[in-house]
Amino acid sequence: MRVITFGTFDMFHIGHLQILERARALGSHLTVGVSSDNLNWQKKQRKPICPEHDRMRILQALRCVDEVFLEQSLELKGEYIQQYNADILVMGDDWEGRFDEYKTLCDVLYLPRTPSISTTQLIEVVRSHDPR
Ligand code: C2G
Repeated sequence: MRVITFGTFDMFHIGHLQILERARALGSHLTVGVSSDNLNWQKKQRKPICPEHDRMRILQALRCVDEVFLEQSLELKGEYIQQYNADILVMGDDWEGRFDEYKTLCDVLYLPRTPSISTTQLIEVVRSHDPR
């Protein structure tokens, strides 16, 4: 079974690792679509801290990831699912229901997010850190 997932994976953290490991365990091949810097701007009106080529390199280096590509547009998900021959689309449950339209192409699973960690929270912690 081939699994596909998507995300920005900015300031890579344990929540990212856990969803990738769980996604990979559902099959024998995991493809990751990494949101481009432009796409992240469209989604969140924020430039990622780590540029797209660095985020891709980190993901490529992981044992649980077999293949990485740059996700240029949310509208191309159906094309990506077909291009990478995915049997299962995995997303965190913050996206619950948002990709159900792709159930005609593959299974769509939403896995529970890891609690108490996010890129946004990490940025806030760093911002508010008082070095004294
Ligand atoms: N995630 C998680 N637990 C966390 C934080 C994130 O399981 N504590 C999951 C998210 O649910 C997502 C993946 O890690 O499935 C990547 O998270 P983000 O980088 O925040 O992804 P996002 O920018 O939401 O992009 O096309 C869909 C988008 O590209 C998803």
